[in-house]
Amino acid sequence: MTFTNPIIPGFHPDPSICRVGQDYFLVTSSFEYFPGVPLFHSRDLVHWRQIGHVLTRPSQLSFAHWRPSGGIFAPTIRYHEGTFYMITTNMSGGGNFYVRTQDPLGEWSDPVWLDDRGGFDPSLFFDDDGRVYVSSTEILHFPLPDEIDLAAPFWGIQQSEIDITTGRLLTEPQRIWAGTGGRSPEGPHLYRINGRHYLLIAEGGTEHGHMVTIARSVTPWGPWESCPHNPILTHRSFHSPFQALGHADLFEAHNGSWWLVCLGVRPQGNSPTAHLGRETFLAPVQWDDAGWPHVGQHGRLRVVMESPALAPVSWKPQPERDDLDGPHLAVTWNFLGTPATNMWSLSDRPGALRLLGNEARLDDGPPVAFVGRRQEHFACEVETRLDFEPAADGEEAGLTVWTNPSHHYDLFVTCHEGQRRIILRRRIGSLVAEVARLSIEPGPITLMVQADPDHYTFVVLGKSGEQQVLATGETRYLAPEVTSPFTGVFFALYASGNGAATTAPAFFEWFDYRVAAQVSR
Ligand code: 6LW
Repeated sequence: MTFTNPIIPGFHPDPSICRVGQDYFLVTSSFEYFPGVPLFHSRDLVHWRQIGHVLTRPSQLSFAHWRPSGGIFAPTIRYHEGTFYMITTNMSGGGNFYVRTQDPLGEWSDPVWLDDRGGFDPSLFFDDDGRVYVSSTEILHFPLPDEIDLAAPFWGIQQSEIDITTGRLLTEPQRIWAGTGGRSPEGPHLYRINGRHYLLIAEGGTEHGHMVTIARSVTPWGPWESCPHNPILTHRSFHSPFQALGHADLFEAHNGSWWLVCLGVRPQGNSPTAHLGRETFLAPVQWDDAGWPHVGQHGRLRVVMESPALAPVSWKPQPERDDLDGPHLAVTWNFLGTPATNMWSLSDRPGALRLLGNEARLDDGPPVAFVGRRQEHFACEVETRLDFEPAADGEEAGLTVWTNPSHHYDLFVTCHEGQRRIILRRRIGSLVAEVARLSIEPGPITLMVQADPDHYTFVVLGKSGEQQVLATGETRYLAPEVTSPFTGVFFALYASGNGAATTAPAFFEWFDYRVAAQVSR
């Protein structure tokens, strides 16, 4: 049996994984979105379902300094003696911390903050002798002083022994490995395999120079022997639909086979950009007689690869239509930062999601009334039924194709000189243009966005379902290469008073996400 990468499409970067028996749990970074750290489950490594988030309460995740591509950086998930641990960095307030739980489907604890010296990409390792280690990327204070010797390695990975009950560091952070000379050694994970300690890291930065390297030692502190065929995985200057492969986590499956998960992108178009962002990939690992790992085919991944020889366990596919009628929002929905309580409701009008706009515009970011889900397929359609009667000029509500406050395409209902209208607005950096307007009658309206690898097409459906195309927008201008580096495109429902508090609630009666037939991903 074969599988096709990515195993988790859409913006799901910096994957980390742990196994408990035949159950696999995987987390990814989530940056400025709330809830934070999506949590996935699988029993065959190919079919994954999102079972929730790890950070679901403001006491676990708040954004003192909210900014695009800020917030929650790379997480690590580990299981030890009945307890799951998730450790990560909040770059928008607080730094490194971990939470824990006995039941990943339940609530996770409040944060245990590390009294460390900063750094990011923290990872936990529970050694056989009961000692616990936290390794992370040492923060280098940029801009680097001129006199720095650029030939010397940028110091990279630091490590401390930690008291896992309190988070207290038992040893000062110690530099342990600088990698093989690539830029930005980061994303460390320490393992004990066949009696030796292995340190796996990412180098080259998260763009197309990304690579995975590994070293080993007889102690968790080194000295480190670098793998003779490093990098063990990279697609840098390699012609493939997959690029920027890196930031990996190694693990043994329940049938004894070895694998790693990593991030990667799928650039689209002539001058390629990857608007879906960094996705989660799976790769097979073979160990040679010298005790070194070999990933994929000579450190490269094919699009279609042999599946793990594990009994396939697939999950009920997500329904195309979300009726927004449940007591809770589906796990795929995210807010920008921690949402204000009155911003949304599923009970004001049972069977609809009510958003109440406020002064904030989309260009401002939080607290704009915004709830969105990731785009996970290059060819797909989203559609929503909106019932919104603006009470004043300038009030608006609708559907936005979004990457950050300065890069979004908005299809919305508003009021202008007392006239109810639909407008399509595109914002690309400092450029803002209303590219289409349509006068409309009172009453609910259906808005649709059709996506293909290069364009978004914005459509309004008439009373008998006839489609009126308003305009299109390029996908490339919403891609991380153009916008902010760490995230990807969201389809979101929103409401705004455009500078004034609004009184008119916006009711979204349902939301469809349909994968276009001809493209499975
Ligand atoms: C992550 C770092 C990185 O913390 O980018 O790709 C940062 N690697 O390891 C954000 O994803």
